[in-house]
Amino acid sequence: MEGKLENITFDAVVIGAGFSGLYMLHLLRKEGLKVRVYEKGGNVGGVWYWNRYPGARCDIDSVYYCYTFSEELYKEWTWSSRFADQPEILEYINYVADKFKLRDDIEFNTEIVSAQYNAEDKIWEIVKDDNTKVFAKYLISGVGNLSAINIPNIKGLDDFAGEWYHPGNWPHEEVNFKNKKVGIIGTGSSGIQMIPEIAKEADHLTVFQRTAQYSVPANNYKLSTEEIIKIKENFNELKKIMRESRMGMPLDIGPSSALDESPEERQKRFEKAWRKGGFSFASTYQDLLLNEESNELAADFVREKISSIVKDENKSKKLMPTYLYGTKRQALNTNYFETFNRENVSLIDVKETPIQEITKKGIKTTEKEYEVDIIIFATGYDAITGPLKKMDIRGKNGITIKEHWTGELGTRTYLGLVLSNFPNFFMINGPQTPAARANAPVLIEENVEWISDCIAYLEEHNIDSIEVTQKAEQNWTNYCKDLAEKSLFIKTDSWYTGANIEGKRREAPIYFDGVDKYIQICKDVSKKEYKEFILESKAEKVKK
Ligand code: NA7
Repeated sequence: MEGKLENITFDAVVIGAGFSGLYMLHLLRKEGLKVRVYEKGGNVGGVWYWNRYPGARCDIDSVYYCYTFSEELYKEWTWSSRFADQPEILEYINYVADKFKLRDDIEFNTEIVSAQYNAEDKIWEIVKDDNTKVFAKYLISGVGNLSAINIPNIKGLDDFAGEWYHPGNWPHEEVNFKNKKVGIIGTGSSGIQMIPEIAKEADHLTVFQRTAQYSVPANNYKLSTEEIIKIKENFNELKKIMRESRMGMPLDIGPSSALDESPEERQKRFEKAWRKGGFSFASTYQDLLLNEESNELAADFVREKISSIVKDENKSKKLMPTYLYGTKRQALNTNYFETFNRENVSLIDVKETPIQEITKKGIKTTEKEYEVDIIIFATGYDAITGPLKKMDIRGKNGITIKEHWTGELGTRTYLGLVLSNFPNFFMINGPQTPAARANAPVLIEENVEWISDCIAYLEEHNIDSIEVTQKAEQNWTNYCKDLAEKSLFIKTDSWYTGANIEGKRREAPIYFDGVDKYIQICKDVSKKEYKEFILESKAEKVKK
């Protein structure tokens, strides 16, 4: 491996300074390890550093979408609203970094371009983008699920005379939409959040939609002092409930099947959840993602809501989703469907009239050319596996993660935390965890604590390397696949199934059985002292 020697050896190198990397740094430092975090961005925050687009907001209640490892931190910080917006979340992450003096061990504006495990010396050799090399016993990825942006390969983008952006790489300077004609391609969560905001400012907004979405109202509101006091007082109970729940946050879960209630009862339940907002609607019945008949009942309810909101019949028809409800991540919205009642907003169905090319002046479909000053590609991410596959991380025998995941089994991990052939390499919120389907910070904390406990065990027992067996990895992968096959998710093209990226293998590398069960399984593995792993010291094999 090329690279100028910086000649620094760390105990651990962590990639990424988002929620994952920051907590990992904090815990390993507490264990007395010499740690360095490398972060491509200019500051802490991860996805919340990059996603600065108008309307960017979390879809999980802010009182759950935060760290719970420190009661003091939890009680010091007060969220202003039910769903915090991007600036507030970024402010929170900066506050955490300052409180725990994390910046001292983070190198910003630095990308890790490659890493190679040296099996003889049992050390990772890591190359940064300035071509210097550092060493570390442990390499830990905190790169997240949604950091590899997807810009579709549409002919002519280089010729476009205007500005263009992707939400995941939004500029720090304000983008001015006043008196501008704007085209947005994509109506996932990002598009749904920004469309109402940009429509208010732009002269005209043209939305290029490929798939109509089931979006439910966020019902965001300012948190009252009483609510905040109550939540803070119940910190310990809340922390426990989050870890004992399916989604990593408290939710009122409805009866087992939508088919067991009468149409009137169902309507009442759906209506109540719709008004409550957030993930309440998705939790009305337990079989919405298991039984197509139940699913259709929820889908019908949302379609009726859309048709009651959108006045223009043609637009309303185009906005009717037809895929299985909830099998793409359900986007929360604030006035999304209402925005299509504005005169300055038009809607193009690109399945009816596909985009042919980007021209100098705008976007050309099979029907006509739409002149725009700004194009926004709200076209999503090469999600879950994308960020790791893009990196040149090589385990034993020089094999890359991408190659490791290319075989018959596809993406394979053990607990989403480790890979066979990649000793001393750990992933936080990796593939085959419930992260993509749940409240991420809870899983981040659990993964980070698992890794930190594992490293403490290795250090205590003078073990130089840990590697999961291929058998354990295969069993976990098969288990995750079986769970995915039983759910309806697998039937829909989405970033969950990889079908949003041309040429990507179709699979759902997610653990679908809930946060509570996943946490328990991980805890059992550490309790049993890493039975599924090969532990070695430089001199001898310790255990098989
Ligand atoms: P998503 O949810 O993947 O949405 C991307 C959108 O872009 C979706 O509507 C896609 O249509 C559309 N898309 C993608 N490629 C194209 C092309 N080539 N032409 C037209 N339309 C296209 O990404 P988001 O950023 O909105 O959200 C990602 C997650 O971030 C979200 O789930 C939250 O967890 C946070 P499609 O539906 O594939 O037909």
